[in-house]
Order: sequence, then C-alpha cells, then structure tokens
Amino acid sequence: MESFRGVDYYGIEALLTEEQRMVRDAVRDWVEKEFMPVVAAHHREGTFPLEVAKPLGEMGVFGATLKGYGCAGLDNVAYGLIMQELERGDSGLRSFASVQSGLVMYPIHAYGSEAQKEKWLPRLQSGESLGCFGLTEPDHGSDPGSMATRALKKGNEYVLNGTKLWITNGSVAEVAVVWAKGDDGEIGGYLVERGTPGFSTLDIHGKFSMRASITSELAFADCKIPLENKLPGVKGLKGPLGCLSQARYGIAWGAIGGAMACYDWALRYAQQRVQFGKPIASFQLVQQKLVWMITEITKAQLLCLRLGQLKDEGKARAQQISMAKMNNVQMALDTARMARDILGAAGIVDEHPVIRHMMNLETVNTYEGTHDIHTLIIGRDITGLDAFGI
Ligand code: TGC
Ligand code: FAD
Repeated sequence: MESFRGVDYYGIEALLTEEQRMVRDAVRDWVEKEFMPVVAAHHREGTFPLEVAKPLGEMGVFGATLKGYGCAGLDNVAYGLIMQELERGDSGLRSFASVQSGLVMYPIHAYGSEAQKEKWLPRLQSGESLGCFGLTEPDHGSDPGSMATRALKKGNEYVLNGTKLWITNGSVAEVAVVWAKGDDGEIGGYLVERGTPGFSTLDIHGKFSMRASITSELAFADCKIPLENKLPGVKGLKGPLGCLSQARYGIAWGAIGGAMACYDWALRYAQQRVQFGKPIASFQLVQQKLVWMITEITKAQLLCLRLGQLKDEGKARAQQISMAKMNNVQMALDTARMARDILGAAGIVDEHPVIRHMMNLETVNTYEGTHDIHTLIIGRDITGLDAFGI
C-alpha cells in the first residue's frame, strides 16, 4: 500500500511550531525509509536492529529534552512527536529510545554527579553506548518499593546482590541503572558497567509481544562497584518513579503512533477490499469502527499536546501522566484489535503491520505501570484513598 498519510482530524498541525514539525518529519522519514523495510524480518527472528543506535543519536533522539552534554534540548511536544513516529514503526523501536532517554540518561542527568554525567551522557546521546534500567524483579513488579536487591557498603565498595527481570536492552547495555536498597533500607540508584565481575545477563525468549526488542534478566552475585557509581542526587522510591514519569510521558505519545499506523492501514484496506460487491468501508459497522478509532486518536492527541505544554511549564503532575499513559495505551490496543478485525484473515499475517502492533501493545499496556495500577494512582489522587493493598 502507499505510504502513511498521518492522522490530523482537528488541525493539530497548526498548533505545532516549525521546529516540532521539522523534528517529527525527519524522524517519520527515517522510520519510513530505514526501519520499515527491516522491521518485519526482525520481528519474525526475534531480534533488534542495533545498527539504528547511531542514526538515532545523529538525529538527536536520545535525551532529546535534556540540556548540555551534546543533547538537543528540545521541548516536550517535539520529544513526544519523536516517540509517536518511532512507535508508528514499532513499539520496540520506541522502547529502545525511551529507555535510553527517560530511564538511563534522565536519572544520570537529574541525579548523577558531574563525573557521571561527563562520562556517560555524551556517549549515550550519540548512541555509541546503550543503557538499561533495572527496577522490576521476579517477585516485585507493580510494587517496586518491596524490592529485594541490596547494595551494601563494604569498605570502599558497594556489593550488589539480587535479580532484575524483564529489562529492556539488558544484555546489550554498557551501563545498567540499577535500583537497590542500601544499608539504611532506602532505595538508591547504582551504575553497574557491563563486564563487572558478579554481573551477568540472560535474554528472555519465547515472547509473543515485543519480539523486535531485547528483554533480559540481570543477575548480581556479590557484584562489587566503586562508591562513586552511586547516583548521589536521590534517595527513596521517588528516584525510579521520577524516571518513570519521563518514560510514561513518551509512551502516551508513542501509543498514538501505534494507533495511527493501525487506523491508517485498516482504512486503506477497507477502501480496497470488496465483499458483497462493495468496498467493506461502505458498510456501517466497518465505518463505526473507523470512526471510533479516529475519534479516540484525536482525543489522545489533544491529551498529549496539553500534557506536553504542562510539562514544558514544569506543571505536569505524575497523576496526569498516568492518565495519558493509561488512556492512550488502552485506546491504541483497542484500535489495533479493531483494525485486526477489519483485515479479516489478512489481519493475522505479518505482511500487514497490524498484528505486530497489536501484540506489542499488550506489553505496553503492562510495562511502566499496568493499566490497572494507573487507574489506582488516579483513584488515589481524586479520592484521597489508597486502594493498592494493605
Ligand atoms: P508512593 O507513596 O506513591 O510514592 C513514593 C514516593 O515517590 C513519589 N512518586 C513519584 N515521584 C515522581 N514521579 C512519579 N510518577 C511518582 N509517583 C510517586 C511520591 O511522591 C513519594 O515521594 P516521597 O517524597 O513522599 O517519598 O509509593 P507507593 O509504594 O505507594 O507506589 C505505588 C505505585 C503503584 C504508585 C508505584 O510503585 C508504581 O508506579 N508501580 C508501577 C511500577 C512500574 O511502573 N514499574 C515500571 C518498571 S520500568 C519499565 O517498565 C520500563 S519499560 C521500558 C521500555 O519502554 O521498554
Ligand atoms: P504484577 O505486578 O505481578 O501484576 C500482575 C497483575 O496484577 C496485573 O494485571 C496488575 O495490574 C495486577 N495488580 C498488581 N497489583 C495490583 C493491585 N494492588 N490492585 C489491583 N491489581 C493489581 N521493568 C524494568 O524495570 N525495566 C525495563 O526495562 C522493563 N522492560 C520491560 C519490557 C517488557 C517487554 C515487559 C513485558 C516488561 C518490562 N518491565 C521492565 C517490567 C514491567 O514494568 C512489569 O512487567 C510491570 O511493572 C508489571 O509487573 P509484573 O509483570 O510483575 O506484574
């Protein structure tokens, strides 16, 4: 089919700055020319095209909103549009960029020492080095505050013990931002470099979602790191949760990209596919699905645009970010499922991108806080009552 036409039912284009449009178009063109031709094969093989790291770095994608250290210093709407275009390609591509930006560069930039920033940020920005973020554990997912991983001080070193699971880019990262409890029982962030004795990784196979993305286990067995590898600027669960606010913001935009890809494909398919002597797009029930999709995509775009403005003003609350992540990912998943339905049997093969997006979005619904956890975060905010557990 012809190339992507974009979705802009409410003239949102007119609300964007010249810079925001230029950044979006550059990433859209790159995804179209360089990534789309290879993604289906990587999805089949269960591999990720690591060679995209350098071009993404050159385009200023990594740490795009950060200032200094070679970062682009873009506004939050421009960053969101980048995430949208990457996820229009594949959720795995957006994950690759949002982990590097929001979960690795952000904590080093926000909580790191000057030496840590100078050592890591320029090479993470350029894509020369990759990073990963280790918060989730086998027994502690939605409740990371109960984590079991420990970083105990012994002489002039920290000794790490524990396991992190489901870690994007774990086995290819040169630096892992690992969250662990210290001697005082407080959560801290620690930079663990690949090759450190006692640190090993194992990739997770058999995934039916996020196949074009690397997901790993990180194991720490008496892994010793120097004292200067602790992030000095933060203490407690608000450290990792502050990073999640960055990444969840990017996911809210990214989900729009996944939904746009599915809507656009389903619309064009429905206009061409003839049954009962007519294009299936002429049937009321098919139109109802397409109208639902474009309405929900438009609402999601407006939600993100306003959230981006609030973020630029330093006024975006974590609970507002939760609402955008929760709503937009559910919207994208429902859109993908409807698009799959409109394609009929053709919807189950990877000749069309819809089933790939649909499977990926199951992960996006779960990671960075599940849909239900975000519901409870907003519920607590509006009622003042905690429904998480005991
Ligand atoms: P709670 O009392 O709510 O918070 C503890 C402290 O943190 C502060 N805080 C935040 N700060 C910044 N941003 C946020 N989003 C924040 N949310 C909370 C809060 O103010 C408090 O600060 P202080 O100063 O009072 O100590 O803690 P809780 O234990 O009740 O939290 C529960 C809950 C459910 C909200 C939280 O733990 C949670 O969000 N759970 C979901 C876990 C999660 O999202 N994991 C994601 C792992 S990383 C990942 O999935 C990467 S995917 C990567 C890819 O794209 O490939
Ligand atoms: P659980 O916490 O066991 O939840 C299972 C179910 O119980 C969910 O439906 C949940 O909503 C529900 N539930 C839990 N608690 C409550 C409650 N109080 N009330 C109501 N319902 C509840 N983590 C990282 O740290 N770094 C990464 O880079 C990373 N990448 C990932 C990549 C992939 C492909 C995937 C799949 C996951 C990744 N994760 C990563 C982990 C992800 O953040 C967790 O999977 C997620 O936080 C949920 O944790 P869990 O899987 O242990 O589910």
